[in-house]
Amino acid sequence: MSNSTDFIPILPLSSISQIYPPPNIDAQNDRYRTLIETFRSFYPNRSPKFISRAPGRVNIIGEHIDYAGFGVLPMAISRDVLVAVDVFEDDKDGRVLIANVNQEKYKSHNWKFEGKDKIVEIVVEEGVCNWSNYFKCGYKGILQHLDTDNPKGMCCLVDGVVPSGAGLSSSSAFVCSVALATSRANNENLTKKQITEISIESERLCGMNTGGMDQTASIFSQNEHALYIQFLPTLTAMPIKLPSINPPIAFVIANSLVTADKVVTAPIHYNLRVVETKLAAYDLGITLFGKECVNLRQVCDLHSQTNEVKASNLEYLSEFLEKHHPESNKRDGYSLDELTKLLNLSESEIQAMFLTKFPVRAEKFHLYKRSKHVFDEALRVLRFYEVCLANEKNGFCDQGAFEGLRENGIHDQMTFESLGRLMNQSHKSCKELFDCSCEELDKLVEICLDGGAVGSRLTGAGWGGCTVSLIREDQVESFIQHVIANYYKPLFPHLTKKQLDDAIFATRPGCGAAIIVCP
Ligand code: NG1
Ligand code: MG
Repeated sequence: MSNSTDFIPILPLSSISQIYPPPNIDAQNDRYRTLIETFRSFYPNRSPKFISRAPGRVNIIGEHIDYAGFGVLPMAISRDVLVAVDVFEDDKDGRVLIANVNQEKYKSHNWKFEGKDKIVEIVVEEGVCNWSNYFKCGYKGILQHLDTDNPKGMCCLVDGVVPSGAGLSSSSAFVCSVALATSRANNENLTKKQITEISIESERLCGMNTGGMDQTASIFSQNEHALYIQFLPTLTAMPIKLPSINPPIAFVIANSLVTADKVVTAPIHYNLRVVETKLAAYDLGITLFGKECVNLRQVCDLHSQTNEVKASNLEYLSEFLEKHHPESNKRDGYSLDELTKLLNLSESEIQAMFLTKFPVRAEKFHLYKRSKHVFDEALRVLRFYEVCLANEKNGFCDQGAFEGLRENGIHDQMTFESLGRLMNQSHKSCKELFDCSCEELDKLVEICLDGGAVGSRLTGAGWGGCTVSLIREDQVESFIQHVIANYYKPLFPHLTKKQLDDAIFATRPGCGAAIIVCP
């Protein structure tokens, strides 16, 4: 397990091969060199002292349960956000200059430190979350933590290659990379855990009431390992090997190319889901234990009387929901008026407790469907983790602890299928209970399964963005060709080769955040 005192690795530029898996390294060397050269032409007479990097992630399983307090299982991808930084050593104003290598899309900005109480203003008008806001989130989070009166000024050049709006967490990769850059510029060596917690908290300044999966994955991931993240009773990140079976496991990410602008739709999608799970937790807490619970995890802990999540408790709670909610409310949800009766709270109490922190718009609140998804999905994460753990420990999943099975490949087949089944169930639940899929994602998942995926599901918040599919490694090429022929060619006939390579690609569990010191 990662230690809470672990620090972010600091590497010389000559060692970036430790970060990027082999076939990529030449391209990465070129990318870093170009970034440094561009920096020098952007900021004459200056050169970056260091580059911070933080990767995006793909969530293998455990969707929309991080903010309910349950464990999730993502892995970092090699696509990341780089922030090249030079520090103004004697600048009294704490000036910050930010620019992006993609200047057409992301305009340069600058500001001055506005004092300890304000630091910098972040204005997120409904519908608009400028890229500079994400920068300000990471920056502000660190300065608040440092509680300083005279932060270092800095000039920065950003190069991000995590596709945005794709559920691969470009936003968190950016916030984490900036948080790291800001702490390094101010000579602070914060632990991984501190950087993660600061990034989680500060990304919420952009208007989404997010969980902590993405930032944790970005900071703690290790090469060739998925990450089993638990948020309670305290944040822990456990690197776990995916089963090494024959033929090896591969994951392919395929972008539906439906962009999900989650900040814009947050009041009717993401933030509403957070509220629905919180309303469900409040209801269950009072009903079962006479206690006000803040999330579904707390309900589970009260039921198990421990702070460990066990399958039997999740199964009990999932089953309890069946008889607890009337059929009509299971199907149609609860109106605000119906909620007042269910929760025994007035409308204004419900408003104050659940609907003011982040804007939310809804006619109906689906307590049954959302909480059912959360308990079942939390159980699937446990199952997935158990299969990986059993394989890591003794090379066998529990059903296959039998030499003969391994010799004739039955064990490997079973492992594959049990992981795939969990991913498929996860997608079905996201689609039918959590309502966070969309037509294109469902179609893409279907095509992926037809093309040989053993499991396929939406990844990230949904409502667009990417799918992740579990494939036998020897089938990756034919799989990709199948998806191109059946999804991309008919729906997006004009994509270039480069756009296709960006839309669908195999990925390996990548390395977490790092600081690269420039010569
Ligand atoms: P994406 O879709 O990558 O933005 C979001 C949340 C996660 C998690 C997932 C759903 C942010 C920063 N991240 O991810 O915390 O709740 O949705 O599982 O908003
Ligand atoms: Mg995001």
